[in-house]
Amino acid sequence: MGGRFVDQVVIEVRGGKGGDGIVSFRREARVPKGGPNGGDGGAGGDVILAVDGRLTTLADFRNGTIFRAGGGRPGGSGNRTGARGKDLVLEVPPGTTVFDSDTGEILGDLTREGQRLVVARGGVPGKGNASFATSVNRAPRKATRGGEGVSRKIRLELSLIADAGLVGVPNAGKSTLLARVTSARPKIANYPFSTLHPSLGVVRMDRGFSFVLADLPGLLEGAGRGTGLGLRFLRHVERTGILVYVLGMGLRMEPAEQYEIVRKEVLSYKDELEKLEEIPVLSRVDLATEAERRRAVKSLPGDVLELSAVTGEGIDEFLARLAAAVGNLRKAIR
Ligand SMILES: Nc1nc2c(ncn2[C@@H]2O[C@H](COP(=O)(O)OP(=O)(O)OP(=O)(O)O)[C@@H](O)[C@H]2O)c(=O)[nH]1
Ligand SMILES: [Mg+2]
Repeated sequence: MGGRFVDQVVIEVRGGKGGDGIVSFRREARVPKGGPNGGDGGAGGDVILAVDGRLTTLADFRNGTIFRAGGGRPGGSGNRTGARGKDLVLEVPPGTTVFDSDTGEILGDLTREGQRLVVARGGVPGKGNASFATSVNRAPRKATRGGEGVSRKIRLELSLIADAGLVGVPNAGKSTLLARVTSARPKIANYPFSTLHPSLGVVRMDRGFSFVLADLPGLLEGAGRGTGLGLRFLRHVERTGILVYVLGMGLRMEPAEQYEIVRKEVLSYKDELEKLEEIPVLSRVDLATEAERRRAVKSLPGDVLELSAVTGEGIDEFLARLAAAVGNLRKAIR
């Protein structure tokens, strides 16, 4: 994933051309002048966007690519209708909004697994001469061509919503944790505020389940009131459903104090953030003694997970707990 998230792309979509109708007459031994039997063409195929919940980026699309659905086949003699053109189905991640690139009109919001949107209809089928027979004109020589499919430029925009955000004071180990569980490569350093911009990573669990985790800049007192770097970041937190409180061992501040400060900053930014699910994590436990760990766990509310992003201790348990929380949240939203 490389941490790069293409979140906007413009492509061209073209419905297939309708198949032509044909001119044809019955030829039978004892019928001197057979009636018209030219069949209609087949409709052109549609270009369809379909949501695939396993996708998390639009990175597989290239700007300017033209996507064409299949053309309808021409009609046949004996009143045979031509085959319909093949639809072209393009898979997109949930959270994709589709715009007409020229008018800016929203064509649709693709959010649910399996949801589909036709973005370019195929052309109408041409009519064969059998369709033009009337009581006055029993042998029409007329047939029509299939219509052109719709052709348009569309813009796909993915608002990548992090399922969970990592919050904590500077140096708590948030970026190290993100790097441990995703292929994102955020900056990690032993000084405060090494993270200035959020990075996102995709956690891939088994059986195709994945979710997005955001590493947020460190929070300290005052950040929620716009003084610090955290505020910009809390805007991202707002859209996530779970906050992982990363509380580091071996820092000047005790984990319980870190929790108080960070929680206060989060809530002073927005009260509604109180509704988010909290997962408290005691990080950097390899730097502490057993006794220090026990004391820290006791001083914190809730079911505290202990982990080290450096040794890997507790990481599997952390991911299992986070994945379960994300799964529940997604079910609740649907
Ligand atoms: N021993 C040990 N060191 C860790 C662990 N996790 C992080 N560190 C170290 O702690 C320091 C800070 O780690 P970061 O991941 O950059 O911390 P952060 O929370 O992202 O910090 P900011 O971005 O400044 O808010 C780095 O020197 C890391 O190598 C851990 O589990 N064990
Ligand atoms: Mg960081």
